[in-house]
Amino acid sequence: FHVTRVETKPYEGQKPGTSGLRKKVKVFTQPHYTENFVQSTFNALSTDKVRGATIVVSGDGRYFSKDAIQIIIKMAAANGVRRVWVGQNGLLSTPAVSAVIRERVGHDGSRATGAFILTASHNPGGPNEDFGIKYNMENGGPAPEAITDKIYENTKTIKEYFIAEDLPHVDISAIDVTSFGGPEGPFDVDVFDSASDYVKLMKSIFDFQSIQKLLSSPSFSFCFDGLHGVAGAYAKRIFVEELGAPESSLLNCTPKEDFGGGHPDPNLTYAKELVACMGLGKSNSQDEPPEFGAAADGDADRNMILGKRFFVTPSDSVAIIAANAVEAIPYFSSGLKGVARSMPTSAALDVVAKHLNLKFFEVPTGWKFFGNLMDAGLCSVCGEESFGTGSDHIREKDGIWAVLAWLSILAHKNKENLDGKKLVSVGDIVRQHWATYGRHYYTRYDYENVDSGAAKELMAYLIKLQSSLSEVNKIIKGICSDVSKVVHADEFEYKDPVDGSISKHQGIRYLFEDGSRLVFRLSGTGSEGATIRLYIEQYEKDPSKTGKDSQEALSPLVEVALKLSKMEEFTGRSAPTVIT
Ligand code: VG1
Ligand code: CO
Repeated sequence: FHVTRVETKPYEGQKPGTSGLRKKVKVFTQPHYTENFVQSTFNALSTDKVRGATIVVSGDGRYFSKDAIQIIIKMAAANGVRRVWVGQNGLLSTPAVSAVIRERVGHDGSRATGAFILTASHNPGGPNEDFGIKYNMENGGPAPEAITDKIYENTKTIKEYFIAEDLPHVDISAIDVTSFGGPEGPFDVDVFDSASDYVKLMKSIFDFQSIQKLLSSPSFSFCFDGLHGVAGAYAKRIFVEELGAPESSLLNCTPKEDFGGGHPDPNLTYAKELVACMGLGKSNSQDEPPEFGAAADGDADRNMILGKRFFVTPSDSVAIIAANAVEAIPYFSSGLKGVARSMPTSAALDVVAKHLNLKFFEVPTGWKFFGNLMDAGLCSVCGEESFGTGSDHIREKDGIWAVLAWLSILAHKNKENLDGKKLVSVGDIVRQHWATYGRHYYTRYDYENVDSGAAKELMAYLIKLQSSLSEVNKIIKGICSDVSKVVHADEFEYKDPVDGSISKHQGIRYLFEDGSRLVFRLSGTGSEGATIRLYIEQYEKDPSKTGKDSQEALSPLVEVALKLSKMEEFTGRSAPTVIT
């Protein structure tokens, strides 16, 4: 093949957000748009991570992935990359990409130094929906801000990109290595099985035998919803082939380019089928729901955990995993190095860390901040309120891992019960946890696609308000006398304890005397307008008061949040788009 230099001009707005660049497909398919971003990424990396290097390209299989893969292969060849690794059919979950970077050794002994992950995660897919590109580094984690800032700077000045236009279309549907000759020597495209490296890693972490016993017990039943995302490919291999769950326990586990027209977001709003199957929501099905249910998002890094008629909040989930990991999961048997959560995630994990005397970290939203802690050996288990849970086995959150972690805890707690005794249920485990550690009532209100100007004004207003706490407390008193008072308010700022880098403007916090919190943030993953996220949390230590409905328990605080922020006045919205 030959290298062609193509002249181009910058596009505005190619700034990677919380997790890569996410835009409508129609934006990505503009002439040179995708190429500009890919070249800007190559130019942001050190030469040794490009020339002669091995990089991974794959994703959740959403619409435009197959075209983007061919473009990136051609540009990689032209930029002097030695090998491109592609999951069969271009499919690799985000956690599997992380595992492949860290674990896979090529047939010639090569190892990958980075990856283009093609996904917009939980955002819908299809010709009129979202596409995304994210770059991950040698440790398997998302590029840190220093790199994403550089990528963005490059997109603003780009004049040219390089592409091997005459490189033939590579068949990515069959497992095979194809070699090409270029001006600098050979270039290989290695198409490999999407699941095997990941499955091997999971088997080294969990006790598959004990999970298999649980799944095959007649008293246990299980249901997993892949929401038509890439998780299905892994669910089949792991839950059915390895662990013996019946095929019928899988819902929507064939990956589709448009996720069946749905929103591949594992929460109570979008995972409708699973929610109904688990006896939650408005369904009045007569069938007895399964003991355990779970779902993952489009790229399979998020998870939702459900019990029979029971919802586990993600903030509780990570706390419960941390509290039980050492006993229930072989990978952690020698202890946890530390735990971490994102700032808006509830303090349930903090309480566990305190009880177990574990190192604890609070980082900004987005997985990239956990990676440094893990690389430095400071953190084993971490999570976010946004249905993200994971550990230092890779450098991404991991939906299937979270499901296996819960199955391990259930298997451990029910070791003696599998021959017909009453099972300890998901609900029992959570209630027991609240009894020991107290409960953090928690909810999140999302206002999607709000006018960007209005969203900024609301945030600016809240920051200004923070300058006088007495004024804030006066307003709150006028709204509701039932809530405690604000004792501290700020804009969250994080100093990375490993590299000392500082991340500013990471969300506005109002901290109350009784441990309650209100957090306001603007989303960094949307593709249109602005999304305001409002996080509401209240701590209850008294075991006699931990059984309330959470929306009910939080309603005074919600009222305060909405009125204090003048939400309706600024946004014109009388209700959020989604409540989780
Ligand atoms: C959201 C979540 C954040 C998560 C990010 C990526 O970001 O709040 O916790 O890490 O999505 O998740 P934001 O900036 O929109 O609030 V995924 O599964 O979409 O890659
Ligand atoms: Co995701």
